[in-house]
Amino acid sequence: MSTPRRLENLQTDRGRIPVYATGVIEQPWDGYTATDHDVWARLYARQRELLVGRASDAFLRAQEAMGLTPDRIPRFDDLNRVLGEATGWQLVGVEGLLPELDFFTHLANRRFPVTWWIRRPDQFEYIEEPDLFHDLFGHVPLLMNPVFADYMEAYGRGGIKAHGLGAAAMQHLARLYWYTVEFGLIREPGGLRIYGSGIVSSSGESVHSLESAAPNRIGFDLERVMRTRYRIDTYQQTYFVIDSFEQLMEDTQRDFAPIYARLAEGDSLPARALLDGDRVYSRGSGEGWATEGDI
Ligand code: HBI
Ligand code: FE
Repeated sequence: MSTPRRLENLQTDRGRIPVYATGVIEQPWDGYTATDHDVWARLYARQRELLVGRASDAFLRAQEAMGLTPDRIPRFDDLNRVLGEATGWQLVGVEGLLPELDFFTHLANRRFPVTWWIRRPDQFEYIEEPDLFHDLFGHVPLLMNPVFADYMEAYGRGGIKAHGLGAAAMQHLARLYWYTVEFGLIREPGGLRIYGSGIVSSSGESVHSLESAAPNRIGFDLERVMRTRYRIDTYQQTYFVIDSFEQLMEDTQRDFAPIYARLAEGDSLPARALLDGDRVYSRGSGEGWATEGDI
C-alpha cells in the first residue's frame, strides 16, 4: 500500500501532528493488504463488543444500517450508496488530517473526509491522527442520523464563518467539535451513552468515559463548552452530556459571533473545571489527572 503524502507537521488543535495534502483521492481498495483487513477486523470486533450497552442506540443502529462488518475494510462506494440515500452525505477519500478550512468546506457540502489508510498493527492500541478506522467506524455511522447529519453540515458552515473571524473563534469552535462530535455523551433511558467518535474508536476511553470516577460529566451548555479547554494527550477530564441530537441542534442554531465576543473578554476554563452553575451528572475525583497540557 503506498504511503500517504504527508505535507508537514503543523500546530493544529490536536497538537503538533501532520497535516496532509488536501486533494480528494479514490479509495485504493485493491491496494489494502491482508494485514490492513486484519487490523480492521480486530479493531471492529473489539469495539463492537465493548460498545454494546455503552454506545448510544442511534450509533449502534446506524452501524448496522450501513452494513458495516468485520470481514474486510468497507468500500467507500458501497457506503456512499447507503449514506447518500439516507441523508445525502458522501465519503471522500483523503490523505489524512486536513487544514481546518478544507475540512469545514467538506462538511458544509455534506462530504465527510475519510483517511484512506488504516493504522499499522504496531499502532493498534493508539494512533495520534485520524486513520480509516477512526473515521469510518467512529464518524461515519451517525451521518446516517438525519438530525446529526444536519448538525455536522451546520458545524461546517460555522467553521467557515469562524475561519473568517480568526484564531480565537476557531479555537472556541474547535472545543464544540471536540466535546460533541469527538467526545460527546448522550442521556438515554438506560443511562449515559457514548456518541463521540474519539471515544467509540478507543477501547480504553469507551470504558473510562462512562465508568471511571476521574472525569466530570456535565450537562451540555454551548458557552460553557466553548470556554472549556480539552486534552489531546490523555482521556478527557470532562465529558458534556446532551439530552438528544435535537437538543444539540437547537442549542447551536444561533449566531456564534456574540458568544465569541463574550468569550474573548473572559478566561478559558481548565479541562477539569467545575462551576456552581454546572448541571453535574458526576463530579470527577481527578485521580491520575495530569495538570498541564490543556488546549
Ligand atoms: N481533517 N481529515 C480531517 N478529519 C478531521 O476530523 C479533522 C480535519 N481537520 C481539522 C479537524 N478535524 C479539527 O480541527 C476539528 O476540530 C475541526
Ligand atoms: Fe475525529
